[in-house]
Amino acid sequence: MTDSIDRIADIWGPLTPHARGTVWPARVDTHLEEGITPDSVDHWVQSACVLCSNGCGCDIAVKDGRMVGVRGRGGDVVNHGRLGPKGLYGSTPWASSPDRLTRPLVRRDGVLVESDWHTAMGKVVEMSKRLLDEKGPLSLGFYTSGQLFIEEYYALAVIGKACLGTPHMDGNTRLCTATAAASFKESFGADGQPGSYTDIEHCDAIFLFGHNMAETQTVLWTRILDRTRGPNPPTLVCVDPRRTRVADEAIRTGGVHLAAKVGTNLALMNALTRELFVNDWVDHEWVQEHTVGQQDLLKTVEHCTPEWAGEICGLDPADIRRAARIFGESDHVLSTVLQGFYQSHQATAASVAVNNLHLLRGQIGKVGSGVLQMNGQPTAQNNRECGADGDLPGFRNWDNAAHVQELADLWDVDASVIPHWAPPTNAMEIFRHAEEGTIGMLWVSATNPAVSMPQSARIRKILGGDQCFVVVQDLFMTETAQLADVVLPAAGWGEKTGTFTNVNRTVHLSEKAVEPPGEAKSDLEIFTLYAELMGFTDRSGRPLPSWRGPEEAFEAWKAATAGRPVDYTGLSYDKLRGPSGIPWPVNIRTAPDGTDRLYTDAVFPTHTDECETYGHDLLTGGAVTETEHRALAPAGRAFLKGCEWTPAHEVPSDEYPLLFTTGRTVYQFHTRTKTGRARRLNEAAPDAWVELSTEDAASLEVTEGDVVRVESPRGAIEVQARVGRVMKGAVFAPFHYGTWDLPDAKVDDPSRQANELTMTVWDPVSKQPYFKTAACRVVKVRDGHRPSPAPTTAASAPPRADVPPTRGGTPTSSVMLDPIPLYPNDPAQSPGAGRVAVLPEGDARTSEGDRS
Ligand SMILES: Nc1nc2c(c(=O)[nH]1)N[C@H]1C(S)=C(S)[C@@H](COP(=O)(O)OP(=O)(O)OC[C@H]3O[C@@H](n4cnc5c(=O)[nH]c(N)nc54)[C@H](O)[C@@H]3O)O[C@H]1N2
Ligand SMILES: Nc1nc2c(c(=O)[nH]1)N[C@H]1C(S)=C(S)[C@@H](COP(=O)(O)OP(=O)(O)OC[C@H]3O[C@@H](n4cnc5c(=O)[nH]c(N)nc54)[C@H](O)[C@@H]3O)O[C@H]1N2
Ligand code: SF4
Ligand SMILES: [Mo]
Repeated sequence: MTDSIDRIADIWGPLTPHARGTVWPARVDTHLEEGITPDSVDHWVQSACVLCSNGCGCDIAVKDGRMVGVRGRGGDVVNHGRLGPKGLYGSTPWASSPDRLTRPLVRRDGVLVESDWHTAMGKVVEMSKRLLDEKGPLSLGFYTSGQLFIEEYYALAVIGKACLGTPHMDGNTRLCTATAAASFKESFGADGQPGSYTDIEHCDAIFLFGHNMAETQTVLWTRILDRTRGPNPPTLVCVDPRRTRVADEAIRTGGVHLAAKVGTNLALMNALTRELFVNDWVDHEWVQEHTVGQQDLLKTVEHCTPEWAGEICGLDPADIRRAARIFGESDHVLSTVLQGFYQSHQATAASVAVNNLHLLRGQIGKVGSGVLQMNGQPTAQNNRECGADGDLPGFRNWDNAAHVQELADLWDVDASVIPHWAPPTNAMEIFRHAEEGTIGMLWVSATNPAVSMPQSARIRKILGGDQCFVVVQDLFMTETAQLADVVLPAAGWGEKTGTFTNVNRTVHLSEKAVEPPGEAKSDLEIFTLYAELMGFTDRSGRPLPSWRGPEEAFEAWKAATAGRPVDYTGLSYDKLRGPSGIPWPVNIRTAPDGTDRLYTDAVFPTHTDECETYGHDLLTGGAVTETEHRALAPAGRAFLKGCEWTPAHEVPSDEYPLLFTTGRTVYQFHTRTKTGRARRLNEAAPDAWVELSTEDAASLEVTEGDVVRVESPRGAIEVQARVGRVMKGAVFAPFHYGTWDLPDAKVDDPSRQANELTMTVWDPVSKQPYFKTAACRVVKVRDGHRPSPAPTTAASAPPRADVPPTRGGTPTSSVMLDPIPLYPNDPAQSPGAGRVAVLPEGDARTSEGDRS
């Protein structure tokens, strides 16, 4: 047992290195509020962390009706007991923050005033009915989240699709993981993570494409460190314009850090693809049998030599060759992809190119070889599954009449009500409609677009204008809520029950631990209350949705997944109360205990009648028709799809000579509504900054901590500079810092919000906005006289040693469990086998999935 670990200073906690093919040891991390001891906790309530997509299993400590801490669940497949700094320090303090929303608010004479549910919902219902009467369902829009529960998304999807019939529904998942979904659909026919976290235990190389996992999925990164620091470690390759801790580890393991210029991912990917062909690292037999499109792909990348890509990306061609060799000569490669690809130029094409590499090597659906097109938000996956992001529930194809009819039968409504006459409206278009007032009511739940959407000045104007009535449903008075016409107080995590699914399809139940404050209601209660007040019914006159409460909603959702790749039918709340979350598909007949890895039979859901989309041209976004899809006869084979590289929309010019890119830091979550209220986390990264390369800082005569003004054609920010580890020619800004915690006088000018600078441009296929490619200029404003507030512990670390190190977490404890009886029925894990238990190769489910 190790006590008193400062997990602000020690982000990943004590390591438990182990050899390839052995079980990841368990380590149970606990943090309790000061003054609380494990003995004084009243009770523990089962849940999983909602501060990123990793979905670490945890229990919530409750004392006197308050959430006072968390403890990792040692038996959970996802985290084997570990929690990261956000999970430990950020999970609970926000809940008892004195500034929680406790009553509905309505705007009266220009000011938001406290009200009651009857009045506030009355206004929402009245506006909905008026718009429906006057303009029809297309005048109503919904913008939701990646942070609600399955039950809540499904309720919203039914309301939007079966009751109202509006195609204008999307989530902030559009900003987050729309490209993950799009790349799966293009390559494999449907959404769904092929790989598994257990691949980490078996791989010999790991490629991280635009993914700063060390800061954004800290527990998953610990899992990788436990391999790279053990015997026979995997080699890492990192593609990132910053020298992140991932890049450090790539270099340490003898791999490569490819600091490709922002916006050039696809050029690099095309060169890597070409290398596989020219060195004959292709598994010809597998490709022949299980894919279509090889010849076209070869033609697309034929001219993409490492020299050609090196020129575009600013890379040494030898490094590109080295990275390609690692991919081509490793038997088991695991790849992860995230925002450096999804939010950067040619997002879908570059992410599909990662799938292509795996398909060409025949490395998919096999132990140790997998793709993790990552998610970011804890429940982004569920929004995509349930269809509150515009897709149809259950990965159904809106363009397939049979799929639409299945839903119409399930909901007992006429198929013509379900919007399927055109592709669903994406978030960027929804805001455009709201800007014009053609959407007359926009209902925003669990997201803060005033800070998180690109080009903030425009978004504030849309939300604050009279052309559109805005409803905001949140825990706090966010920058978005301040602009709303009606504000609805929501219950958050731990204050309601529901389920959600992490990156690798693992479903967790999160039980209610405490009462929500004041009159706050769960999002499920709010949505079903709306349905009731609107009087929605099915064709037989029964209320729609007919179910109430989370467990009934979950049962209804299960019915919507029957026969689809995303099969939940074998799950139940009771089953989820076991020691671990369970990865879907779960089917009583075929996979009663869940499925660790998809496509083990190399059969993909690409059949024309089964697939979620007929696909797109990756360059233009032009849709493939059903007839064209049938002619390709994929019938279970995966698609190899290529695309030419083109330059980004905005490239450096004389006026704006630098590349502007944005992202995250380890201690803050998004717009900080939770982490900004957790003292330890907030003190570790209390204010905004920008990162400059040492070379650019020198030529701008900027030193550590100086105040600089960063300007793009759309806006400007003034913040302190960290002279740091970003590549020359690029500027990096965290996007976490809005205005909610600033004194009034400082709110407008000068701004510190990164999205003042970003542009309204999105990927042609996934429609995900590009937060990572813009041009900017930097001017020094004044001397800083003190270091910038950027943390010293990770990618924003300064090269200078005289900046005080980031410290300050209160004690947490880590208990090593040895031996590790994760699954008592697995002989490899029986007591005594301990940490070096050898897992059987082959059927992956025997390593992690067997929990019978
Ligand atoms: N601490 C913390 N963790 C989080 C979150 C958080 O807010 N804070 N949010 C969660 C969510 S919702 C998400 S989506 C994930 C995001 O997780 P990540 O994708 O890992 O995070 P980002 O910082 O957005 O971007 C990753 C990296 O992309 C690099 N990058 C920028 N431009 C380019 C480019 O053009 N090409 C390439 N190859 N790389 C580029 C940046 O330098 C950055 O290091 O994190 C999740 N986890
Ligand atoms: N420049 C730039 N911009 C970005 C990104 C970037 O990398 N760069 N990343 C993008 C990405 S990947 C993401 S995911 C978005 C995130 O952007 P947002 O979704 O705007 O970020 P959050 O701060 O997580 O907002 C979630 C809101 O939901 C509230 N909330 C939490 N739980 C609940 C609940 O149970 N019910 C209700 N009703 N409300 C709840 C919180 O208080 C908070 O206000 O930002 C995007 N914007
Ligand atoms: S890795 Fe993500 S899910 Fe796990 S504890 Fe950290 S924030 Fe929570
Ligand atoms: Mo995200």
